[in-house]
Amino acid sequence: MSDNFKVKNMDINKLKIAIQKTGRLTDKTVELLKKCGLSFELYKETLTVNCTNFPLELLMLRDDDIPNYVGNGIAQLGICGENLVLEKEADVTVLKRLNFGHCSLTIAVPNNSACKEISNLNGKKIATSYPNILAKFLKKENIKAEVIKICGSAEISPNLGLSDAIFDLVSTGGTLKSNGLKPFYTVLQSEAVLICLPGKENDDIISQLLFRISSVMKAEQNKYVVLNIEKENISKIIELLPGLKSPTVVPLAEEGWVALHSVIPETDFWEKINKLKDAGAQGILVISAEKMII
Ligand code: PRT
Ligand code: ZN
Repeated sequence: MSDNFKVKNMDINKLKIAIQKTGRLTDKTVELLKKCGLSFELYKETLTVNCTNFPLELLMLRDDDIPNYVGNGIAQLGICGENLVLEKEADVTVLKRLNFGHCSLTIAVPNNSACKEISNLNGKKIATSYPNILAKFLKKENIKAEVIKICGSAEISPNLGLSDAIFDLVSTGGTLKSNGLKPFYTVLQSEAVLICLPGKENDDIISQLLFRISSVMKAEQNKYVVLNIEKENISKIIELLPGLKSPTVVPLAEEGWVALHSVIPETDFWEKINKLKDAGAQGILVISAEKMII
């Protein structure tokens, strides 16, 4: 059966979410949807995948196509890099930043380049597969540079004499380094985003999915903590634990001691744990929360 045939036969009444078929965002996207309680099975060649316990169908696409599939209403939802949403200039609403697929769109130059400031890009050739974002940036900065459109592997173009600089996605910077390039100017930071067809933001199913995604992400950003403390130290500890509303306090069998349950943000986790120990907390148990409905 051809891929086209499968796409034509998808259930046109179900909401559709376009996600990357194979690539950097695929595993994290699938993991997120599964953590949201969606049940589905992926097969290598399948382009559409049904959720068996939620009215949603997955469309497995190249990431470049996702913004336009959503902008044109073929899918009502999509998950892709913000870099592509901006480059394709698709008419979509960003519902949520998803905290994975982090990278930057950066202008890079050869290690021996004399470029010191952005104005030095005047008259230069810059190779990129992100010509729209680059053109807008150059216009804003009033720089007259030649944009050379290429489809991937921008890093090799200065070595081949095709350009003086490149404008590409960078995460670790390893690829730039191995091609004798250095980051020169970061134009934007990107991460995976959940996008939606404008006008569908308040759709019941979309709101339910967004609620689930937010709960999963909140849980990932927090740790559930249980600790023992002498009653007389409770107020010191409570000050350190803003928690949800207020921490749960449970008496222990040992007179004068209580167990306290609360939530600590992942961001300042170790700092908070040290402060709790200093304030007399003992037997600190840290548990990963699966979902946080608040
Ligand atoms: O086949 P399909 O078109 O779907 O996939 P693709 O090969 O075009 O995209 P893919 O899977 O590489 O990337 C998908 C999305 O991941 C991108 O649109 C970004 O939103 C995000 N992302 C995050 C990245 C990177 N980090 C990244 N480092 N996408 C690409 N890269 C490339 C970059 O272009 C460069 O070639 O990785 C290289 C640099 O990596 P470092 O770590 O050496 O800096
Ligand atoms: Zn792509």
